[in-house]
Amino acid sequence: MSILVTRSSMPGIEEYMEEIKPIFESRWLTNMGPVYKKFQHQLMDYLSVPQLSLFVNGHMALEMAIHALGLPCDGGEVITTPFTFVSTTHAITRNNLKPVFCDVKPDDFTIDPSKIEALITEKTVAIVPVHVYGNICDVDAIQKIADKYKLKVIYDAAHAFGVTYKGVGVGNFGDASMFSFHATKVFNSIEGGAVAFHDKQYRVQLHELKNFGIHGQEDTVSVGGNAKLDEFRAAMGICNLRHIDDYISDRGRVVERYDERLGGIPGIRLIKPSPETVTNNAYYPVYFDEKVFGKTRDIVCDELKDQDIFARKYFYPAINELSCYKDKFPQNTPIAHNASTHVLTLPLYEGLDLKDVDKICDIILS
Ligand code: T4K
Repeated sequence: MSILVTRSSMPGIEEYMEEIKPIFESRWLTNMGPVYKKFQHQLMDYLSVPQLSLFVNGHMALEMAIHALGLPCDGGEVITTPFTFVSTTHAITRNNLKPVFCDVKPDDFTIDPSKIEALITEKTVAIVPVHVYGNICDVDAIQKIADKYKLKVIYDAAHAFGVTYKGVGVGNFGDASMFSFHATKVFNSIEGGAVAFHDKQYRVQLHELKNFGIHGQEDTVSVGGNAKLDEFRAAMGICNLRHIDDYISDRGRVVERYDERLGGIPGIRLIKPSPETVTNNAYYPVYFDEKVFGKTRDIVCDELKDQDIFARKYFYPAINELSCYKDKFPQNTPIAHNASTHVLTLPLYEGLDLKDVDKICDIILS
C-alpha cells in the first residue's frame, strides 16, 4: 500500500454519529448553530486565546482577517514570506494589496526579521509572517518592527495548531493569527479554519464579513462573503479535539524514530523548532545538501516514489517563482529559493507504522 505524506486523523465512526445526532434532530445545519458555538468555546480553551472566529477553511479565515483590518488597498504593501503554501500570498493579493517578499532565516525558514526594515516604505501597511512547519517566527523582533512603523501583524499559523512559544499559545501573537483545520493538518474539522485575536470590535467585523456583511436581520453593513463553518464540520472538530493530544504524541513517536535514523548523517539537516517551542509534530522537513550527501532532494523524492512512498516538496517552487507572481513581484530571496529546492517533507501522521519509517530511512540512506 502507498505511503502518502500524511493521512487524516479521524475519530471512531460511532463517536462522530453520536456528535451529529442532535444536528439531525434539530435540522439546524449551519449559520453559527449550537455545535459551531460549542466547538468555538472548546477551541478558545484549548488554544488559550481570548477571541476566536471560525471559518469554512483556513484560506478564507486569512483572507477575511486581512480584509477586516480595513487596510488601504490602493497600493498598500504587505511584507510576507515566499516560503509557504500559495494561500498566504493569495489572501494578500485577493485583498488588492501588494505582497513584498522578504527572505527567510536559514535555520528554520521563517521570515527573517533582520531583512524586514529594508523593505518598509511609506506604503507598507502590514506584515504577514508564517509559522512554517510549526516553527514559530521571531515574534518579539517582528512586533518591535511593527510597533515602530505602526504596522499590523497577521500570522499565518496554519501549521501551528496547539503550539506554544515561551509558554504562550501561538494564537496570542500579533493582531491576529489564522489556523487551518484542513484534512491534511494535525487537527482537522474536514475543512475549517479560525482566526484568533484580542480586539472585541474585530470580532464583529469578522462575523459580518463571513456572513455577507449582514448586521441584524434588517441591514447589511459591508460587502461580505459566505465563509461559515457548518455544523457537521464543527462536530468533526469536536470529536478530533477530544483526541488531539494523543494524535500529537503519536506523531512524536514517528518524529523520534526519524530523528534517531537521520540525525547526524552528513549532508542531511533536520529542520527543528526552537527550544522555546512546544511543537505539534506537524511536518518532518529534511534539507538535503547534495554536495555532502551525494544525492539531490529530487533524486531522493523519486527513489521514494519508486517504492510507492510519496514525500512532498513543501514548498516548491517558492511563491515568487510561481507563474501567477514571478513577473509581478520579482523580489530576490535566495534563502527561500534554496530551501524550496532542497527540502523534502517526509511522511508523518498519527498511526504511521515504525516499520514504514524504517523503510523510508533505509531508502534514503541506501
Ligand atoms: N497557509 C498555509 C501555510 C497552508 O499550508 C495552508 C494549507 C493554508 C494557508 C490554507 O489553509 P486551508 O484553506 O487549506 O485550510 C495541502 C492542503 O490542501 C492544504 O490545506 C495545505 N495548506 C497544504 C500544505 O497541503 P495539497 O495539494 O498538498 O494536498 P493533497 O490533496 O495533495 O493532500 C496531501 C496528502 O494528504 C495526500 O497525499 C493524502 C493526505 N490526505 C489528503 C486529503 C485531501 C488525506 O489523508 N485526507 C484527505 O482528505 O495541499
